[in-house]
Amino acid sequence: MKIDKKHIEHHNEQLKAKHQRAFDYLAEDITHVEEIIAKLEKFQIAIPSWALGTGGTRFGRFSGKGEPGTLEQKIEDVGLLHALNRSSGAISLHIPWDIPQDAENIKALAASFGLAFDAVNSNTFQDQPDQEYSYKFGSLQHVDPNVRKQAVQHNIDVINHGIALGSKALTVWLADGSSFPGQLNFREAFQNTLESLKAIYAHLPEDWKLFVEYKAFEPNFYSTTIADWGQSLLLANKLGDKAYTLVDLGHHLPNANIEQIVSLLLMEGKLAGFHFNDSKYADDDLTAGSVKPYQLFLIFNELVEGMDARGIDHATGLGWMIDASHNLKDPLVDLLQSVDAIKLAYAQALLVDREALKAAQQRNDVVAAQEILQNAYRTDLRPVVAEARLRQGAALNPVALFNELDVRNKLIEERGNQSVATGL
Ligand code: PSV
Ligand code: MN
Repeated sequence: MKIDKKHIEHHNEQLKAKHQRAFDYLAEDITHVEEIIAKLEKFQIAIPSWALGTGGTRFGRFSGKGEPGTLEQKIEDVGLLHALNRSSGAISLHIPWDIPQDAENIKALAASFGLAFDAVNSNTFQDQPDQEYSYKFGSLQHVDPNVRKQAVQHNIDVINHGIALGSKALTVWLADGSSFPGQLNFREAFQNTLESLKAIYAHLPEDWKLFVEYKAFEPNFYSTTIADWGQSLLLANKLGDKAYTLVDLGHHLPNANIEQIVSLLLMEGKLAGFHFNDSKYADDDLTAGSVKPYQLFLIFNELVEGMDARGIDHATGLGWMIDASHNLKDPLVDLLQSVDAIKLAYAQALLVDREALKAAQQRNDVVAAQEILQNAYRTDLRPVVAEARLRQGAALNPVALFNELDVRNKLIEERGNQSVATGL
């Protein structure tokens, strides 16, 4: 299914007068509103190929209907999102869930929707039917060199798939760790992981990046070999200039100060990848901004401040991606909501009066600092985000248009009730 431009124009016509009133009212008080809109228009957030089907829990998977059963259909789904919001112009593939059999055709199909390929993701956290050695006790960390070799080779294969598609980064997330005290020698596990990553790094093309993702716990519950940003940074520093840390919002212990982590990683020039989602407890895979929107704003506040301090382009300097896949909402609607929440938090961060904040910090004016941040956060910038969409030819209200066009039922008509997406 493709969304006709005419539908978007018609939808926008109906909402335009109301939108214009709200936008004009707001724009009058924001001196750099045009600058904010220009940045919002450039900001793209990649969609993970595994978020297009209904996510599972440990206890069950309640499959949605009309799910994309093939990689082609997944690309089509991201094309739908991008047509509606013009901010989802890239897809991130997880191998082997989504092996591109014919890279040229897949590339052409993606291009026809205006999509590029973001980071490719390897998977050594599940066994595949035809593989020789099991990852039950880890992959890159494994005590058996044969297992490590197999896992390294898988990552090299993933890089090769990525090269064929025009990706520029490999994301490595490992489930490696231990569930019981005494199971692992921590140092050996770390050294094995480092040696394996070095072998993978050696195959990275010159203009590629390696994103080392960390996660506090799950599926292992006693230790995780790359558990936090310190361990990821340690590896990235040992690997070299092309290796960076990837921050996934759901991968921290409760109450971790993620904004501070982001700030320091940017200071070190070692933050390059970002996975958005939200959570109440841990890696809950909920819609970005649905539980802790103020935290999302505070993270963006540090991102903007830190990127500006190093002259990093907001749109292209970091790999922005959603990594969420829960089991209740229509996945496409959920992704539209996530993209919108991310852009809103970004816009709020662009509104922060940085000079005034700096001055408040210098004179230890705690009250003023809080006022400045909360003034930006409490300004309803939704009309500014909508204005950016309008200028890009996207829908003023993507979720409403998705419903008006009855997209899900049309996908069910095309794909049937039983199609199930590969992924979590
Ligand atoms: C792991 O929880 C993770 O965040 C990694 O990014 C994976 O690649 C992704 O989710 C899908 O399992
Ligand atoms: Mn992730």
